[in-house]
Amino acid sequence: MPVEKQAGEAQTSIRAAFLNHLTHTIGRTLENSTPLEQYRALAHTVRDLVMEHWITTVNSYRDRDLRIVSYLSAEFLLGPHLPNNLQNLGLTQDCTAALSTLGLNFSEIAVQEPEPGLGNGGLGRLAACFMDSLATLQVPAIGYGIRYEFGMFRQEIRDGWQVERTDKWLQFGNPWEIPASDACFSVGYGGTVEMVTDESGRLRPLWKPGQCVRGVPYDTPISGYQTNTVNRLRLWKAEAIESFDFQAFDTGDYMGAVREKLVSETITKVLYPSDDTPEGKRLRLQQQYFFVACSLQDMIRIHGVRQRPLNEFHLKWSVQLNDTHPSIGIAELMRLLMDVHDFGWDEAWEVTHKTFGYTNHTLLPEALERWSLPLFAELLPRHLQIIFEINRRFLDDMRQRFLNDDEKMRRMSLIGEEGERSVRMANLAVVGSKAVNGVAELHTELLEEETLHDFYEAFPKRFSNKTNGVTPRRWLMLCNPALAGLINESIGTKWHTELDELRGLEKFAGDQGFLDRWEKTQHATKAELAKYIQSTTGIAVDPASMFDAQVKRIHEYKRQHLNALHILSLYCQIKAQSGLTMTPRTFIFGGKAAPSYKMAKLIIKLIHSVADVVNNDPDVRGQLKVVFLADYSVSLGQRVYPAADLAEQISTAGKEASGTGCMKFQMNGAVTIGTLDGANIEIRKEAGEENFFLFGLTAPQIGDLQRGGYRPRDFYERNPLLREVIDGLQNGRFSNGDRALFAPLVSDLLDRDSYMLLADFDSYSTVQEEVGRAYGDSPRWGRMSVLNTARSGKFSSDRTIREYCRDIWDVPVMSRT
Ligand code: NBG
Repeated sequence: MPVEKQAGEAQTSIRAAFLNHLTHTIGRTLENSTPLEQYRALAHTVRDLVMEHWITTVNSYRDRDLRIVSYLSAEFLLGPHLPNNLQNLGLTQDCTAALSTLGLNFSEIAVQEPEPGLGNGGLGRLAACFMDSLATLQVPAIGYGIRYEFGMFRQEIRDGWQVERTDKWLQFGNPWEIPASDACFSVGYGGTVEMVTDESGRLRPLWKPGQCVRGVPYDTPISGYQTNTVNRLRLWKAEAIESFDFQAFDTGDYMGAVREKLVSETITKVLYPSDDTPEGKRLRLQQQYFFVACSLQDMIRIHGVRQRPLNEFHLKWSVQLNDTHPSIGIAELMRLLMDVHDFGWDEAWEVTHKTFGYTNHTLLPEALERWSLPLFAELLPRHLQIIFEINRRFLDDMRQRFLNDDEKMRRMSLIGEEGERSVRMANLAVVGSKAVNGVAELHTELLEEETLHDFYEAFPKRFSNKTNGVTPRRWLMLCNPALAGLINESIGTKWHTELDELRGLEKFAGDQGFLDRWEKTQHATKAELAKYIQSTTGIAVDPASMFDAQVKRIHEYKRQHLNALHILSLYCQIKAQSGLTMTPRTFIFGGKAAPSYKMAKLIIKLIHSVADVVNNDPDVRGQLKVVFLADYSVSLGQRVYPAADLAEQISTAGKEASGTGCMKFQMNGAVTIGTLDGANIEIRKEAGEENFFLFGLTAPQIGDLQRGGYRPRDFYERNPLLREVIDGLQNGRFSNGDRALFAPLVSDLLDRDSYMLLADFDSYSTVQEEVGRAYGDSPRWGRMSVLNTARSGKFSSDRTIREYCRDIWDVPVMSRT
C-alpha cells in the first residue's frame, strides 16, 4: 500500500540521516555514543527536515509581500524542541520506530535535551505559545529576543530551602540555533550628544556613544503544526567589537587584552530571575536596549531588502511590545528615523506610533518599570532627549484637552517626579503605541478603570482585551498523548488546529463507558507522575488519590501559603479526631522564587515543613501526601498538567493578570478551585459554574475591605481551626520546635496580610470540603472533567493570535480548511 510504503521510507531515511549525523557531526559510532550524543545527532536530523520548510517559507513570504509581525520579548520560554518539531512534522512514530530498529529508545534520548529556559514564567511561556500559533496559522512573523548564556536558574532544594544553581544550557552547544553572520549590528551606550551642522546647513543632534558592542543574531526555526511554515526566532548575543587588544597583550596586560570582550559579553550573560520587580537595574536596561536596537536595525535592513521607502515602515511591520521591557524601542525608532535616516519629528512620529502595540502583563504597581533619570541619562542620553520631547508634545496636547488638571498631567507624564525622578516605561509604551491591551477580561477592565485610567480616558479606542491562550499542540497533544488519543478516537482530529471542536466531547459526558475510559487514561498518566515523584523525591504517592496541583512562580499574591495553611488545617482535624477519614489527596507543588524574594523562599520552606509533618505522621494513614517538585520548568509542567485532578488558581482577586497554567490544566481535564481573578473568570464562564469550584472575595470586595481598614487578626480570632494552624506555626509545632522559623510569615499574616489570606481562608476551606465530596462521586467528577476539556476551546493561543492579527496587527491568517 502506498501509505505504508511512504511510512517505511520515512523510517529508513531518518535512520540513515541519524547515523550519518552521529558519525559526521558528532564523531561517534552507535556503540560508543552516549544518550546525549545520540540526542544531538537526532536533533540535527530533525533540524535538517525543518530547514527544508524554512527555505520554502522564506520564499513564499517574499512572494506574498505581506506585513510582518515582529514580536519583541525579553523572554521566550520555549521548552524542548525535539518532540515538538517531530510532532509538527508528523514524524514522531516513524522516528521512534527508526530508532528502535537500532535498539534505541526515543524517550530516553529525548530527555537529554537541555531546556532553553529563557524566561521566568507566564510572560515568557506566552511568547513561546504565540510563536507556535503564528507559525501554525502561517502568519509571517519574527520573534526577537535575547540569547542568554545562562537561562533561568536551576532550583535545588536543601533542607527545604531553595538553592540557585547556574543553568548551563549551552554547555554542549545548541543544535537548534544557527548564527546569522550577515546581520550583525552595533549598539551604543553612554557618551554625549553634540549639536553639529550637517551638509545642508541644518543644526542637528549627534550621539557619540562612549561604548559600543556588537549584536550577533542566532536563529531558531519555529515550525508550525502540519504546515510547511517555519518562522524565525532571532535571539541576539552581545560581543565585543574588538574582542582582543594586541597592544595590551604585548605590554603584558593579559586581563586588559580581553577586558572589552568580558564587559561586552556580560550584557547577554544571564536572564534576570525576577519576573516582577525591577532589579539589577543598569544591566537590565542595557539588555533591553541591546536587543531592541539590534532588532529595529534588522527590521530596517529587511525593509530595505524589500525595496520599500522607510515612511512605509508601519505598513510592512507590526511590532508588538511584550510588556514594557522592549518599550525603549519607541524612542529608538524615533532616533533611527530622525538621526540616521533624516526624518523630521512629525514624519518620524507618524511612522513610530503606528508601528507599535503594547501588551501589559501586570497590575502590581511595583512591577511597572521605571528607570531612574540619572541612570537613563548616563546610558542613553539621546533617547532621554527624545523621551523629553515626546513628553512635552504629549502633555501640551493633554493640557488642551483636560484644562487645568495639573494632577492628571502629573500622573500621565512620562517622567515621574515623586521621589527620585524616573522614566515611566508603561506611560511611554501607551503614548507611543497604536494599541494597548490587557491579557484577560478582568485585567483589561482594571487597566482601563484604574492602572491606566487617565490614558483610557484620553484614548479609549486604543485599548482592547486579548485574553491569553496556550498552544494545544504542546499542552495537550504532546504532553498527554493518551488523552489526546482517546479524544481523536471520539471526535476526530480537527481540534488540533480548531480547538472549539472539543465541544464534540460534551455528548460523551453522560456516557458511562466513555467516562470509564477517560478515568482509566487519567489514572495511567497519574501513575507515571507518581513514578517520577517517587524517583525524584523518594515519596510514595497513590495514583488513586486526588492529585491536587499548584505549579507556578512562588509569590505571595499567588498564595501558595493559603494552600499550605489549608493542608495544615486538615492535618489538625485528623489529629483531633482519630479515625477521621477524608478523600485521599496528594498535594503537588512546584515553582521557583526570585532569589532575593525572602518571603517567597520562606513559603517554599513552609511547604517542605508541612510535607515533613504530614507525610511522616502515622495518624494521617496516607490520606494526605504533600510533595514539592524541584526545578519547575516547561518539561516538568508537561508531566504535571496531564496528571492533575484539581488545579489550584487561588490568587487574591485583582492580582493575577491572566494566568495560563489554569488553561493547561483545564484542557487536560482538571477541575479548578479558584477565585474570581484573571482568566479564572473566563474559564468558569466557559466550563459552566457547576464545573468550577469558586471561593473567596471579589476584586471590588478586596478593595472595599482594604479601604475600610482590614484587620486580619479578627479573622484569626473568629476561626478556631485557623487559630490552631497559625498558633502551631508560631509555637514551633510544624518546625521541630523552632519558633523563629515562621515568625516573619506569621507576623505578616496577622498584622498586614496584604493578600488577604485570612479573609479568604474560611471560604477556601468550605469549598475544599465540597471538592472532596465531589471527587468521591466518580460519575460526577468524570463529567466535570470531560466538560472542562470539552469547553477549553477558547483558551487556544490560535484564538488569541487570530484576535491580535485582526484587531491590532492587521495581517491575514491562513485558513486551513
Ligand atoms: C504575567 C502575569 C500572568 C500572565 C502572564 C502572561 C508577568 C509580568 N506577568 O498572570 O503575572 O498570565 O504574564 O500574560 O510576568
